Parts: sequence; C-alpha cells; structure tokens
Amino acid sequence: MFGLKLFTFISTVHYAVLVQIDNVSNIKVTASGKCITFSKVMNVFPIIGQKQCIRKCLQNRKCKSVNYRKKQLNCELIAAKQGESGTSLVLDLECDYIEMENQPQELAGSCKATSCKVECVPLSSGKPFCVYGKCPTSWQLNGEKKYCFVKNSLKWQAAKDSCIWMDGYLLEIESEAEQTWIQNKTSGDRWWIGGTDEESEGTFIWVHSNTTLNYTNWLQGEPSNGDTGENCLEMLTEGVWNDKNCDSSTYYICEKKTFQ
Ligand SMILES: [Ca+2]
Ligand SMILES: [Ca+2]
Repeated sequence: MFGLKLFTFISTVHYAVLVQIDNVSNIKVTASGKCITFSKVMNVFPIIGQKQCIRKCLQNRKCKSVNYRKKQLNCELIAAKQGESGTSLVLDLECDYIEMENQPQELAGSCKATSCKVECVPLSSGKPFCVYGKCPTSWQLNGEKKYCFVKNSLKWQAAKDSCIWMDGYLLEIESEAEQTWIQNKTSGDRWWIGGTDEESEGTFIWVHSNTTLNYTNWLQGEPSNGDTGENCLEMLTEGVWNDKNCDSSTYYICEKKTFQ
C-alpha cells in the first residue's frame, strides 16, 4: 500500500516535470519551408538549435522574428515580421520562419521581464545582464555627460536606435555652454541630434527626455519644414540647427550621463 502511494507520488512528480518541460518546448513555427527577407538581419548565430534560436530572439527587445535554417542550424534574428514594410515571405524549403508571439516566454529565463534596452543575457546566478554596444570611437567627457561622435551616416531613426544600443540617446543640447562645447568638436560636418516635430508639426521636442526645446540655435529661416516636410533636427557645419527630412542619412552624436 505504501509502495503504491510512493509510486503514485513519484509518477505525479515525474508527470509534472514532463508537463513543465513540454510547455517550454511548445514552439510554434509560423511558416515552415519559408523564410522572411528583410534588408537588415540583426544577428546570426551559427549551429544552434531551434529553441535556442527563439531564446536569443526573446532576449532581444528589437527582435520580432527569426529565420531558422534547418540544414546549417543557422539562426537569424530579424527586427521585423511578415507584413511590415520591406519584408516578404519567400519559399525556402530548408527554412522555418518563426514569429515571437505565442512562443513560450519562459525560454527567455530571467530575461523574461527585463528592463534591458536592447539585449539581455541570463547569468547562471539567475540575474539578467544587459548587453550594450560600444561607441565606435570613444566617449568624450564633458562635465556630467559624455558624448560619442559617430561618423557613419544613418537615417535619423536608425541613429536614434544606434545610440540606445550604446546605452545612450541621441544628443540633446540644453544650454549655450553645451552647444559651444559640441560645436568645437564637430565643425565641418553635419550631425543628427535628438529633436523632432514628428508628433506635432512645428513643436520640436527632445525625443529621449520628451521635453520641449528650451535652448535653441536655429539657423535664420529655420525650422522651415521645407519640401515634403522636415521633422528631424540636424546640426549644420557651423553648429547652427536645421530641420531636415528624417530619411536622409548623416553622421550623429550620442550622449549619456557619466554616472549612468
Ligand atoms: Ca516639421
Ligand atoms: Ca529646414
């Protein structure tokens, strides 16, 4: 009798463990034999399992879907999903296309409910660890702020994302002193900074702080909202500001607090 009870107990525990594992493996392939094409693959991980591939995507806030290439065991993280502009789903028999909705979120481990801005890695201690990219040059110190001048031309939105990836934000100029310091570092080039009037035409805000502009340094006649509309803030070669089409590409400046 005792033996039977023990057996029942063990079976129940065993069953519970099985159910738990089974839940975690409950992956839903969105489209088997198809791959998504999108100009920007965020990351590629070679020779990893499908579940691991989904885990990598769930741990990255920008990742919306993956292409899993079954023959090479290759995993591509994609910052878009089917139906979004610039994407198309194409036939590829060796590929599984998988979106992140309805996947078992527990695959992300301690990174499940993280506040990491971009990528999170669960440590063996059980704590989540936020991973950030590096400034391609080096952060330059000025008082309580530091700045990264990136001489790589991007559209405004991509420049903004790139700064977040470095654990910073697109530059916000709040005083004449800050403007002067920046200007001495940048003359001769044009740079995106973090202001936009995309939400409400004519009302520029600093997008990271979500505040209106106190200090301004507009070129005379700007902002003009010229041509087909100009909603993003750039600093011109002489340091004065201009509103410009957000889809044009130019250098950019990231900022972060020194003790962040
Ligand atoms: Ca505008
Ligand atoms: Ca303008």
